[in-house]
Amino acid sequence: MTQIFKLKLCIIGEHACGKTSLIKNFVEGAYSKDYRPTIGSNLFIKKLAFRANDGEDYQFTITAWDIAGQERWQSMRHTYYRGAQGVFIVGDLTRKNTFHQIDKFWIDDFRKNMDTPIPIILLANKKDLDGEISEEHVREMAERQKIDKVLFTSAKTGYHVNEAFIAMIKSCIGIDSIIPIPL
Ligand code: G3D
Ligand code: MG
Repeated sequence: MTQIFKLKLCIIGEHACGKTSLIKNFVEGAYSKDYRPTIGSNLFIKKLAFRANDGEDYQFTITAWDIAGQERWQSMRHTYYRGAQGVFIVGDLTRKNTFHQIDKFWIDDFRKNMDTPIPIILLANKKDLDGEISEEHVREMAERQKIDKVLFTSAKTGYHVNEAFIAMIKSCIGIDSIIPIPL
């Protein structure tokens, strides 16, 4: 039997960390839809299928909500959060301040607007470039903030991009042993 799920994911963080690039990298080459409604967000859609250890199949329709423009000042920001089942918070390894803002602003901003805790995955992006912040510092902050998982990614090379979305799906459904299968 196939279990069908819809997953709403949000992707947040400072401007120019690579949020849009990460989502585009993930949906490229598969069915996706990208449109720009007037509220200043992009909505990306991708379908994926997995088989679990016990032979059960899962089909996901992922909608990834990408905040556009001056992210932090967007008055509509909190409406994106509504109903989210998982969130990616993105920092730019070449700009230390983007992680400082995650620590001081984004995690709180998200958590205080959610009724129930949902998986939070930190993406330390632009791994292909020389960084301004060490992996150790990123991990220390993530641990202190009780973030579920940290991945070092590159939207440019695709490094750990699929892994990030698969990790998110596993966290959302609470099943660790799933393998991708054709739709
Ligand atoms: P945002 O959606 O968080 O605002 P974007 O960020 O996806 O628009 O990316 C901002 C800029 O960073 C873009 O460059 C983009 O190409 C670049 N970028 C994103 N991810 C990576 C990465 O992993 N590695 C490198 N080297 N660059 C990345 P431009 O020049 O188009 O503004
Ligand atoms: Mg963007």
